[in-house]
Amino acid sequence: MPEARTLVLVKPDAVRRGLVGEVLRRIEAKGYTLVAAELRTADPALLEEHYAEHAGKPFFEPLVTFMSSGPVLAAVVAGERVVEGFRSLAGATDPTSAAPGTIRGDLGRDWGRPVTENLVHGSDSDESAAREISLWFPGL
Ligand code: DAT
Ligand code: MG
Repeated sequence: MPEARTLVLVKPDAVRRGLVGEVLRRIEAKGYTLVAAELRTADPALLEEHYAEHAGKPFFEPLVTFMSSGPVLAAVVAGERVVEGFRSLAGATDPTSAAPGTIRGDLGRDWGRPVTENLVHGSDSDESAAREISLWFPGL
């Protein structure tokens, strides 16, 4: 079986705070391999597709607005069980309660803004990873 892959996004809050290197350092220190990476400001249309499972929820529009507010570092990361492994590195969705030692737990908090600015995205299953990688890196 080929090695697993996941889509990681270093979100605009993390890029603005200069945390791209710190996030990539943690991914590489864990032993995962970077197979593609690109800094870009995503179109709302791409983000609506990316977050389609959340369409209609109260946080959907603020989330898309936030995610298109500046560049993200989109990356494809490979390794055995990397989907689960990166979710573990990222920590819980809410950075206030994310465990210390995780990206969100160590580097994030609630800044009192209307959306959860929680630094990183990681695909939640192999199926999501395949879908998201084809959206962000068609042909990869
Ligand atoms: P995750 O990113 O941990 O997979 P998710 O898929 O449930 O979490 O939600 C996607 C993003 O949407 C999440 O990273 C931050 C935002 N979000 C989730 N729940 C939210 C809420 N209740 N209020 C505001 N933003 C939320
Ligand atoms: Mg999710």
